[in-house]
Amino acid sequence: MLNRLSKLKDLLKTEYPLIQGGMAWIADADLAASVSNAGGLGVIAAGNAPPSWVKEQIDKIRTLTDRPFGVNIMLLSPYVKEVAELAANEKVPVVITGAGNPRDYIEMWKKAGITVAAVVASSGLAVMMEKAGADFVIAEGCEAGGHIGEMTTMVLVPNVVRSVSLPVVAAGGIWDANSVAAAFCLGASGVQVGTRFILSASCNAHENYKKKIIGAKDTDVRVTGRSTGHPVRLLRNDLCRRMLQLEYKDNGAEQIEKLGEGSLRRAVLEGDLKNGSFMSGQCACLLDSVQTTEEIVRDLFDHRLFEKNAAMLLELSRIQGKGSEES
Ligand code: TUI
Repeated sequence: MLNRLSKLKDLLKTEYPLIQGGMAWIADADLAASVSNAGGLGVIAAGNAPPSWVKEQIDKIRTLTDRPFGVNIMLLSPYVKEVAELAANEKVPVVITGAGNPRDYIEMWKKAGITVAAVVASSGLAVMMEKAGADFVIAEGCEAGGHIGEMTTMVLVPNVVRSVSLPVVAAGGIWDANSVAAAFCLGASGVQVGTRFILSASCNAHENYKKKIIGAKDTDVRVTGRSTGHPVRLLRNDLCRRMLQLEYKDNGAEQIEKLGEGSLRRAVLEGDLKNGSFMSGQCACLLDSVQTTEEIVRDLFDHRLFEKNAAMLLELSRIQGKGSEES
């Protein structure tokens, strides 16, 4: 267990085995620097942004922290090649990819001395990533927000852990010290946390985005785009309702894609409650306040909750021990 944890911390060179999710439009240099300064790995999300914006954010984070940081490269971006090359030229400490297979870029990043991780939603892609030379994988279950796969964190993480020898970071549904402990019980070497960091005081997302997460009930979380092959988890609103009405209708896919264009930007920058996409993980229903990044990180690794869980596991193992003594 200890070995598993320190392996990832050695790769990341962070205090905690913690990565901040690379949320498009949301994860800028301010949020990422606050997470790195709090002892996790802060991550700038390239999303669909042009390389000039990504370069600005890399320059900015280097003025805000001396600690390691990452850049998340969304492989569906129209600028993917340029952003991938920028990351290599800038020799950013860590590159994390999402929403596709990064096989064409891994060698370039490794040559630049970069630590490389891929977000995977299946064990098959995890095995491919190990063969392609990734340093670790992030197994993201469908409790996560934004673009998701089919598998839950509970099943995906152990399945990826048994399929590769690389360290596996768990993502999707992780928001407090109990879920962090659960991820480690499943065999993870670290955790990635997204939605909770939207509620950081250092996150520049619009006030309405934060309020929407704070006000969300469990029944307010939806998935659109299942019929188009681009499932996206977000919070219920008028745009979401219109998108869901179009699923499985003739030409629905095209119309859903069209409604989706620019909708994340409208939510994050303008706080457009009607026409914005408020992408969020299922854990929104468990979150209720804005906190500093330091408070969030402290809460995620709250040793009192770890001790409670350790005591509970010990009790469980004693029951089992008794059983075998008696039999
Ligand atoms: O990438 C994410 N989450 C995202 S990206 C994003 S921006 C966006 N906006 C609108 C539509 C689409 C994207 C918002 N949220 N998470 C990482 C992730 N990667 N989840 C699932 C996957 C994934 C899926 C399939 C990774 C690889 C994959 O492989 C397909 C292949 O080509 O083998």
